[in-house]
Amino acid sequence: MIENRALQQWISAMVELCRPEKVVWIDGSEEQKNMLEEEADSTGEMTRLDEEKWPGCLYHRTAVNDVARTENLTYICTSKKEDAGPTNNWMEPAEAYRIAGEYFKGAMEGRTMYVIPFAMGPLGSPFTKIGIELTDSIYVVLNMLIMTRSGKDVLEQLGDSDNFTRGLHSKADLSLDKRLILHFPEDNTIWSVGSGYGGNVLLGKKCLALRIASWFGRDEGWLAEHMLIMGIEDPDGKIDYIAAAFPSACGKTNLAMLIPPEHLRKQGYKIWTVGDDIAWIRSGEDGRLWAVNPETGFFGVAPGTNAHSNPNALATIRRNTIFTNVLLTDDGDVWWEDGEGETPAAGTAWDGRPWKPGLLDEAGRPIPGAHPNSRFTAPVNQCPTISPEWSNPGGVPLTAIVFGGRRSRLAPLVYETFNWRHGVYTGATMASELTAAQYGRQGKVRRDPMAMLPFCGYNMADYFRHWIDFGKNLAKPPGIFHVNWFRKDEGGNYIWPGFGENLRVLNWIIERTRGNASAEKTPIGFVPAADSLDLKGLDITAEAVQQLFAVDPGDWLEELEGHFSYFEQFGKKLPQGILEEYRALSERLSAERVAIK
Ligand code: GTP
Ligand code: SPV
Ligand code: MN
Repeated sequence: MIENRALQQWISAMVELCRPEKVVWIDGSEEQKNMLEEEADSTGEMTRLDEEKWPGCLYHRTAVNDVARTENLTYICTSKKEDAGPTNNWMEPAEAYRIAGEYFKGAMEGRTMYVIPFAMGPLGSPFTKIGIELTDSIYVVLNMLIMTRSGKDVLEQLGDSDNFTRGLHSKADLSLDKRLILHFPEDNTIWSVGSGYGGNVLLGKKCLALRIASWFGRDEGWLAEHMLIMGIEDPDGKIDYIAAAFPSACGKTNLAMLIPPEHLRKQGYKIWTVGDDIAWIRSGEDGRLWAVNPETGFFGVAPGTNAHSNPNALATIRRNTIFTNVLLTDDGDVWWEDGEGETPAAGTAWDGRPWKPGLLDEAGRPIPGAHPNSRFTAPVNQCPTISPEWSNPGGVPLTAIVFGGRRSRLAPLVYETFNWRHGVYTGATMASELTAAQYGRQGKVRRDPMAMLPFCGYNMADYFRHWIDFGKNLAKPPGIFHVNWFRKDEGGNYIWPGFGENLRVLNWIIERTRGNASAEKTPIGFVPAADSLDLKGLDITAEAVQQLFAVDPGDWLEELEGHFSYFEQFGKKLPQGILEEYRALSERLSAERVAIK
């Protein structure tokens, strides 16, 4: 079928290692996809949902020990440990190949090896990277068909080039102690074994489009980021694009698809979704930044998705969608906590056990039917607000970059950083409370620079330096902002209503970049001046607004100690620019505290 020697040699070697019964090439055709769906449905690997309610939709449950990315089993394998840096797990490449090679040995016996040629980014775009994933999972194939451009067009584009990412995946026996997600940026190779879950196995996503791509981005002068991309159209029809980095399960999908509150809708504001998870960013000849969404699908969190929080997501997932680890009913329906429709009287929970409403665990807490990290996989072009520019090979120009996390305390609803380098510092010191998308104690605050802690494929200190340098030559750098939708009051309730109302904050951000919105200077940046954030029609007290924007220098000085101890691990590699920002912030905060006293 193809004349690519590098590709053929590599596949032969992997076949010899994994010993599949047969090899099937994924061509991207509808017929082949239907056949695979049939097969998955007949073997029970997946379940076809009710055709009337959920046309073209399938259901899948992963193993109970395999419901989120496993960051502790994820490695960057570089010749020098220093290149992976202190925030990544590291293994020496030869050792990593040897250990995982044992797990892959014969792992596909009696199974089919699927060859998925895929592209991240529009075919023919300067942004685009090609990968080949070999996998023994139909579930992976069907997800990759939604999430990436895959099939024979990609092979044509690749031609006889050996410039492609070599991805090898096997579920093997799904055991946790033989699970490894390995990245070899020096070889442009990814090996993933022992998992069947999302970000561990859809190798185009976190593995290629973030970890491997960030490595290339450093060498080639661009950025691969864990960011949504969206356009905000104002009543004059002008569209501003922003990219926003929030850690996993902190609101990227929701923000990218938001529905404007009524008064803004009436004024003519519109949202255009470009991407919900990953942005590849380059500087353009016009001195602006241009961003592309390299994916073609959404792999979104199901629980909490409902007609109030995200009607666009609901519309997107009505057909041709794969549901993973939600609740399944006998009549081919799916359901999740805080979703739509009535709670079913009975069903099968994410862990395969019978479920009904009202079940409690030993501690008396409700047992959920859907796993908190259960997901939908849906094609981007089914989203009602999909931007006409979403697959523009040149990308969209960025007005602003937004960082954010889940902070019950401390961080105000929104603030603007003073300049690019202060913005980089603010991204570098981002922190967020853990969610169900990570293993670990939920709610615990951890530093997650630019939401890239689990995804930066090289030394984080070099990443900070790359960011600082990247901004130096920009004639028109975007503004850099920080948001926090998750601040809570003493009673533990969110102060800000969030979701669609977040557009009010985005509008302030855009008006700031246009020089139209007024602000108050604080030590950490500019917060909206009284009355400059549109609060019309919101049921929120003046006291709550004050709480939302409070910047307490004492609390922030304490936070600053956290910055310092975080930075210590990078030793001499920490860029001077970061240290200078740290000192400047420290001085501003101390001066403010003295002034208050
Ligand atoms: P990944 O796909 O893991 O990268 O996550 P994500 O960043 O796309 O997060 P997503 O939009 O799926 O949101 C995750 C959770 O945050 C859901 O439970 C949402 O209901 C909740 N959430 C999103 N936006 C808001 C908001 O503005 N306010 C509040 N309180 N919760 C929100
Ligand atoms: C995330 O955890 O940030 C996700 C889901 O987007 S996964 O693809 O599994 O990484
Ligand atoms: Mn994500």
